[in-house]
Amino acid sequence: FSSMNLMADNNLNVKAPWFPKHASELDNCNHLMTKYEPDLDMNHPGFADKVYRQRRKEIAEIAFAYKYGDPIPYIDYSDVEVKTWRSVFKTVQDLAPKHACAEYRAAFQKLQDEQIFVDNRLPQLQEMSDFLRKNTGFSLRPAAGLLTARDFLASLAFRIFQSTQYVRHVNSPYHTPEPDSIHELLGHMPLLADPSFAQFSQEIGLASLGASDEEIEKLSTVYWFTVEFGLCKEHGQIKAYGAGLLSSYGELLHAISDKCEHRAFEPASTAVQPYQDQEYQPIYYVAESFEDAKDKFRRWVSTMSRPFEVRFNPHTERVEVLDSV
Ligand code: TIH
Ligand code: FE2
Repeated sequence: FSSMNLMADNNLNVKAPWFPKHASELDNCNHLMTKYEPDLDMNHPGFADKVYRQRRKEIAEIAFAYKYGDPIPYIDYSDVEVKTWRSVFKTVQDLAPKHACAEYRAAFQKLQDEQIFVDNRLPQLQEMSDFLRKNTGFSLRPAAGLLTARDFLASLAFRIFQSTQYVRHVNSPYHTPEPDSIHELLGHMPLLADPSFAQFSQEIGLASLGASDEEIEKLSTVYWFTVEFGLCKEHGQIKAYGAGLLSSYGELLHAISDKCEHRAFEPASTAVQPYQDQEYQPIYYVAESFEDAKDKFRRWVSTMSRPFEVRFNPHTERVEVLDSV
């Protein structure tokens, strides 16, 4: 499959890139971006570490073999991996009360109460998936690395989050340029357990189905500046809700310092703001609240050109396509 495949469905008289219609078809949505593979990128903290690279391969194999409906395989994390987890977990415990948004803090507390977030072991993706399912209907599937924007966003339409399962290199606990399980667990999971945020995530996903390459680029940019690096207001103070901030002690402190620029979140302009993904962001977008971000996002999406509508049916886990012309 590729985004070049044109849709052959009878109920569509327009050409649009192929997209999954059922959650099981996400088995075909696991294309990777290869730019940060430790094997290929000399700047990667794991480039010179053979043991680390072998470990990454092992864990990637699990994701490649994974099929819809499988339980997510258990990973026996090593002492070094647990040590890395503990370092990051402690910084989040220290900083979240003051700098994370209320929705994050509430879910974090719940995860601690349920003993899923503890400092001496990494949560397993399966138990995290069960937790999310109970709270918002989100669930997880393992991903081998950074996915293409089209594949990653498509899964959100089904309330499925594709999560990496390997751990960042022990030498870079407080910031890494690529997603890893610590980023997914500490950054994304608490908010995916929040109903309003879960809905926002799904709406970005639904908007991406069958969208043009140009629109995918815009949607993934909005995703970047909200779900990954978003700030929001709370009682007149600025708080973090972006997962890339909440899993990175280094960048969180940067984002609330005066070394960066804060702009008001406005989807149309945010969507075309170029960003780099190797270092800290120079610009962050501040939303009035989740609800406000969701409203603005909805209004902006309705101006997109896709000539059909999609609707997710949770009973069948199927996306229904409605011709709107
Ligand atoms: N920079 C984040 C961290 O160090 O936890 C990980 C990423 C967020 C977004 C892309 S990669
Ligand atoms: Fe992320």
